[in-house]
Amino acid sequence: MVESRVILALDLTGEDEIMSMARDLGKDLFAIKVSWAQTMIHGAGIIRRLSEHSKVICDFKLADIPKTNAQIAGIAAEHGAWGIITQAFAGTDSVKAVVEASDKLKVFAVVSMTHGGSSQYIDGHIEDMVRDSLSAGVYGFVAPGNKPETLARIRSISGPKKIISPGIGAQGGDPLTALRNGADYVIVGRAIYQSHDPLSVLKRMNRTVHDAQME
Ligand code: NUP
Repeated sequence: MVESRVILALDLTGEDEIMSMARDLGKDLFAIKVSWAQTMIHGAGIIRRLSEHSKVICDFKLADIPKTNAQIAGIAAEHGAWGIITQAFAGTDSVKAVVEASDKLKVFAVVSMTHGGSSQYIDGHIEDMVRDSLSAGVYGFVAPGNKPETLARIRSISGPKKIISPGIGAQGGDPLTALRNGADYVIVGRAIYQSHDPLSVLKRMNRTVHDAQME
């Protein structure tokens, strides 16, 4: 089976709906992304339970001092997370602390975001944040899948690092455009979990991406 390029943003809150979505979709996904909401409600144990169905990326957007960032990243790793998302804007030392917290964790740094507010402060520093995150040793970047030009710019300065891109579906982006502009994986939430038939939507997306790669 060809590896999926889709990461499910599992932004639901009820344990049963979270776990049944993971059970039904897990093997057709690249990974599942959880945020603070799921871990606040269900505890860090939800990471381990989800990891039985898929790799799990913790979207914690860490932006604290190095010690606190490292503490949170360590807890995520202990509970079986495959990856973690950190903000780049808190500085190289804060990003480095996440990278050094565990050699088991793939660290993705946010260098631009999908919403309008990203242009207020963050987008003015994309190049610096990419360069400094690279020097901190990140595995990859989070870059907006609904802003192809920004994404392509980030791709051009990221070398071979993996890029994961949200903003697909509900926020206007589409998977093929994101992949063609440099994303390695697309992050999709509402367009899948709010649909009437999440598994069919996911499988269709996997097929579309696969067929496009074959072109
Ligand atoms: O810039 C970002 N935009 C964004 O939407 C960075 C993110 N991590 N996300 C997350 O991606 C957001 O928190 C949500 O979990 C997911 C997008 O969900 P949806 O718009 O596909 O429902």
